[in-house]
Amino acid sequence: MKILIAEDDTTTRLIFGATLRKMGHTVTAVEDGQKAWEAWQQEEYSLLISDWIMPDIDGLELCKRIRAQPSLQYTYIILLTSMDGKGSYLEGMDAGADDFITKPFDEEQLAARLRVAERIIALHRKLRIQATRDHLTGVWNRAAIMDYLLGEVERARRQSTHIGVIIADLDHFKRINDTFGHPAGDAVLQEAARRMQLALRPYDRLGRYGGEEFLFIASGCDLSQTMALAERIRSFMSADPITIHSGELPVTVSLGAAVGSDQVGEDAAALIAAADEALYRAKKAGRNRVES
Ligand code: GH3
Ligand code: MG
Ligand code: MG
Ligand code: MG
Ligand code: MG
Repeated sequence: MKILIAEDDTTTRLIFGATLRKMGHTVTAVEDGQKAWEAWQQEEYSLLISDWIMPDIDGLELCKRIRAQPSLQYTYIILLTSMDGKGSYLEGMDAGADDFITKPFDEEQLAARLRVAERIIALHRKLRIQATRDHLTGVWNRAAIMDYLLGEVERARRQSTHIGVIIADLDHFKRINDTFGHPAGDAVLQEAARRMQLALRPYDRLGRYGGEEFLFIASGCDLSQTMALAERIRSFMSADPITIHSGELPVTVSLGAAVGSDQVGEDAAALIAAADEALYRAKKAGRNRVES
């Protein structure tokens, strides 16, 4: 696990760090709550082990801040305390801690508590994947890609950059279902999504917007860059026929592109609508093409 330790006592911090590294974990150890808060905002940690009493930002405050921040990955928090008693335990739980370890710690007990943490973290990861991925194709599902779009539109506005949006719709897909059956249609969707992913650059995102419709978010891209991406997707799709059980099937896609910028001041809904209108024009103009 990737673990963050916040502990102002040097000896305890070193012992914890060494023990956890020996167990095979990747450890970042800092000496106060402020540094821990900064580290947590910079990177994703599955587990935070934090001392309770530290100068400035203490363990409780750190818990509260982390829990108040929307983040995709759940950080499991273990509070270190030499205090005991009902009051502090309840206070820690209410602040968002998942577990407690009293100092000086017992190594076997620490290992057991970490196994519990790993179980919860793995479960959370599994649920997160199920909630954000499209089951058939493995790309982001509609809710996740729309969430991402809202965030990116906001970011483009703040940073005065462009954002490109592309809607891609497979051509005459109904015929594939009608001729070869629904399972063959599913296989074509899977292969289509795989090819689309190959056409992306690392900072582009792809989601399944509807049945045979896909949505691409190209952050920072102006119209010509967005059109270039759309054209690459189009050509990746039509380059080779898709193999299904009964043979080779030529599959094409039509794409509509739209770009928003600070100056234009477009919101997510307007961008989608513009891309959708462009897609409609691409279909009308004969399919297997890109319009903006
Ligand atoms: P156009 O070129 O105008 O887009 O024609 P089209 O046939 O692709 O469009 P239409 O909207 O008429 O049909 C889309 C079809 O996609 C209808 C629907 O049954 C099918 N479909 C939607 N989701 C799935 C899926 O998950 N699996 C399969 N196999 N088919 C799906
Ligand atoms: Mg302390
Ligand atoms: Mg469609
Ligand atoms: Mg279609
Ligand atoms: Mg249609």
